[in-house]
Amino acid sequence: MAEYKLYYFYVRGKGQVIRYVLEDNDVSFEDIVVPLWSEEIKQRCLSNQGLYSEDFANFKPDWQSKEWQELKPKTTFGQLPYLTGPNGLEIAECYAILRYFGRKLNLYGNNDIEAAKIDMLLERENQTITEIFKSLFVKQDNSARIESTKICDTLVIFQKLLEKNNKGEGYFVGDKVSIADYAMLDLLDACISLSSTMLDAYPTLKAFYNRMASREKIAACKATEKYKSFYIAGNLGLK
Ligand SMILES: N[C@@H](CCC(=O)N[C@@H](CS)C(=O)NCC(=O)O)C(=O)O
Repeated sequence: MAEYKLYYFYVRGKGQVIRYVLEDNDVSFEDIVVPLWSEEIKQRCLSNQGLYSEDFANFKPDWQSKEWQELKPKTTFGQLPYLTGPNGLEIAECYAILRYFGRKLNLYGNNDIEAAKIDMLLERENQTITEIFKSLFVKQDNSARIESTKICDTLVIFQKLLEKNNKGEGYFVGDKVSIADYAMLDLLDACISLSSTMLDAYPTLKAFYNRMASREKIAACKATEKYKSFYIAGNLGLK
């Protein structure tokens, strides 16, 4: 029986970074993919119509799947991701789960300074990917999303920070992979969803992305039909 259960929806959203960490570090876990929407709403999301901020004014609980309506009140904050584990462990909030595994799996740097740098990157990465998610709820094309989130300015800074460590040839912090690297991989996945050529302007970041994405277990995860079926977020059909 798996040691942990990770509950998240059929999207990458705020769950994929945790899936990456667990897959890449051989953690025994059950990846419980919870349907978010009723079939009708799901089809609407995946069609060109999408589901945008203004649509939520008419939100009805039965838009959500029966499974999610049942599970929601049992989770800590009524949202996913949500993790359960040994000795009654229950953790909600993506970055709390990420940091838990960071400490447990030695993915949190070699000392306090490295840990602080990892925290710094996680904070800004979270802010950035959250802006991207918010932009998906606005009816606009992807170039307007790239413009409005100022993602390109942030990528310039992330690339400079990467280049300051080991000439950008390794990881973001120190000499071994950390939770910041998995978070960056997930962010860069989101950037590529907005524009397949987006990383071309940032060669060091692009090389980092390719190194992370081609780690054996990450590549295997990305090659599964399950992963390939995931959208960037639950409100529209954008992979
Ligand atoms: N601050 C939370 C946000 C979690 C969150 O927004 N979860 C969304 C999916 S990404 C959710 O559960 N939506 C369904 C709902 O609220 O009923 C985190 O970072 O984990």
